[in-house]
Amino acid sequence: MLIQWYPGHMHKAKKALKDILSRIDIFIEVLDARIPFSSANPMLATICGSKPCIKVLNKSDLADSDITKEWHYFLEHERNVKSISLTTEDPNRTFCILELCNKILLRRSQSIKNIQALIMGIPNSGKSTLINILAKRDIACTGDEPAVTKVQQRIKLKQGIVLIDTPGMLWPNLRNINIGYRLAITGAIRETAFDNIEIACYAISYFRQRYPKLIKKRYNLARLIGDELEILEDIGVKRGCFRVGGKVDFERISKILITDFRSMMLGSITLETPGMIKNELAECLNIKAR
Ligand SMILES: Nc1nc2c(ncn2[C@@H]2O[C@H](COP(=O)(O)OP(=O)(O)OP(=O)(O)O)[C@@H](O)[C@H]2O)c(=O)[nH]1
Ligand SMILES: [Mg+2]
Repeated sequence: MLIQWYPGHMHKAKKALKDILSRIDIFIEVLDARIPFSSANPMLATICGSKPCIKVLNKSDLADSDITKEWHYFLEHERNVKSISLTTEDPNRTFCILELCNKILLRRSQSIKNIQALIMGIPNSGKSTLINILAKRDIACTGDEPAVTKVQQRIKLKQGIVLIDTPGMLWPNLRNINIGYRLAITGAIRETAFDNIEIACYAISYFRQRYPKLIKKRYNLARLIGDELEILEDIGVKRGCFRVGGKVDFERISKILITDFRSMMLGSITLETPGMIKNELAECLNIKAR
């Protein structure tokens, strides 16, 4: 699925980001732990240059903890990158990020006075929430929908670190269509920019492969029979989700499935593993070479 949602403030935010890059000491990319690859900025290495970057696997409470471990291992192979899992379930741990900033910059013999830390990431990954925890007050607007933050905001912490909150940004990833689907399932794209039934079917095709027990348990299904649309129909029947006339309301049951995933009613699920991504990237290269 190609992402067709680039609101005007996102273009402005990209320009505003370029304007301050030279003054940044450290980058903090807030990834969604359920989609550490799809939520990553493909231009990050170019943006950071030789400066250090901390990759936060945020919302780790929603992700599959075994796969989160695999992602840490994978991410720390990148140059100048450290990774850390965070969740609002354990706000005290969030403060480790300040220690990590100090440690990394001290190791580079850089002054740790007035560190400028840029917080970046896709919409809805939890950037502003993380800043509010660190600032110990609700200084940045947050909300459970993408594109809450529209302009940059600077927050000076007592510890001498200036955090720069930025609006969530997306990049066209034309080669790997899976990225758009995963961003839509997790809530990084406005609902009006995608088809709920298409997204629900994509989610079912993944869940039936990787988490069949969770989906069977949630919807009380003995077996997962037929194609994705048929399974969606079975779920609709089990949930009594009918339109006038007795047919399953596919739109409504799709929204229920997506909401169940986002609110963890299905369980802890990660939508991509490092192994899957390696295969997808190889496939994209093959298509390009053909
Ligand atoms: N379950 C869970 N939810 C979280 C976590 N962190 C943030 N959230 C929720 O995610 C939603 C988005 O959080 P924000 O901080 O507004 O996200 P943002 O990245 O600033 O979003 P934009 O400004 O739109 O780019 C809010 O409903 C938060 O409560 C987390 O660790 N776990
Ligand atoms: Mg925000």
